[in-house]
Amino acid sequence: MIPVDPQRFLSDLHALRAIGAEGTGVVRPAYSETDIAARAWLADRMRAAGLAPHFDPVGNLFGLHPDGGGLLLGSHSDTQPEGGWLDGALGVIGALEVARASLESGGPAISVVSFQDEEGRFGVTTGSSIWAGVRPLDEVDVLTDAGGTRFAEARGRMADMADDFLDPARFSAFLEMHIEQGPVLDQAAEAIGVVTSIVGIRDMRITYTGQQNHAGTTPMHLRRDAVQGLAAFATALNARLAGVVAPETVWTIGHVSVHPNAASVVPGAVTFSMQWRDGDADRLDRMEEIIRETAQETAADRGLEVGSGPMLGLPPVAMDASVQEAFAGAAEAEVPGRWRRMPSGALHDAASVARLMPAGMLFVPSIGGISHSFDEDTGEGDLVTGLRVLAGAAARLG
Ligand code: HGY
Ligand code: MN
Ligand code: MN
Repeated sequence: MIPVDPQRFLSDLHALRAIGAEGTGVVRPAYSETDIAARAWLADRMRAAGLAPHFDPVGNLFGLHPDGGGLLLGSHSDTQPEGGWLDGALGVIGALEVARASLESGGPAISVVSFQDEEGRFGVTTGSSIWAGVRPLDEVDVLTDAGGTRFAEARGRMADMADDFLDPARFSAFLEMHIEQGPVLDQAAEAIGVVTSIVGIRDMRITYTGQQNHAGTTPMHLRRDAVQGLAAFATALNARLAGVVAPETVWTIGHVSVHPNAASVVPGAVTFSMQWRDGDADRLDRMEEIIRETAQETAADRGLEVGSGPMLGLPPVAMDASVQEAFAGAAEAEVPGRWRRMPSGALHDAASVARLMPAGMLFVPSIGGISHSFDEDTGEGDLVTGLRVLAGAAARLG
């Protein structure tokens, strides 16, 4: 039994919320001023808890138990451009409280981590996927974010804090507490989700290039309009994917940049993100074929050129059975009958870390299922229940 302190946990959670606060949400994109300030604050809290702070070359922040390893608990403290206050932060502060309480009470050795750029300013779960060897650092260093900033330059903003990569072998397992970010637990009035698997994800940028022209004098039949191409692509894609997708399959065009993005100019170019997710690797492959074919055909029909950037992704991954059982035992003890096993439609650092060590996750409910929005929230009672289940699972595994 690890004697966690709910008030101390909640007070740290709100202190982190204040760094980059915007209304009810937070703005802490990876390597931004607020992200780096939050990591510096976390390092201080780790030190105060008796955990040795350690930044690696890409900004992943570890808080090491005096033994140097043990169980690894954590998540991420960077956010989406308009982030909820709990996405990632909950798992980091929950980990800090469990590790601190365990150290104070002579419990199992527990270290803490806040991974960097889980939210993918530079691709999918950047910091943990580099640490896990999914993506070589020199390949990521040349990638740019939507604004054209290179990863090497962004991570260089933390160079003065950076130390070496840590050997994953020093840790025995990885446990991540996270908000569900979906409606299932909230609608079922259940308190805990024990995650069975995490969907696979693929993400690429596609560019259509047509002809920039005058919006008043260019007849419709003479136009090579890149935005019209995007619209036709999206419509054709929805029709073609219908034959291969399952009810839980998702695909999203979330970021669009139009050139020159002016009301009286026929758009000459458009670059957009194309992301898709599913629990089945073969279906992800089939969707990729359809996406590439449809992009080509739509371009040809409209006299557009089409280009695409590197495709980034992670395969679907099962959570470790023994970690799942530790969460299930702790959930049944804490909230008997008010928990379930469920897949994750959101991506998490646990998907990367599962390649290095046994990994598992627990969810707490999201009110209204809302996330990646300033409106994201969870009831305080559910936050504390999550903390107690995380502590219970760590005690079982430790
Ligand atoms: O997009 C995701 O699934 C994660 O929240 N970054
Ligand atoms: Mn997250
Ligand atoms: Mn997120």
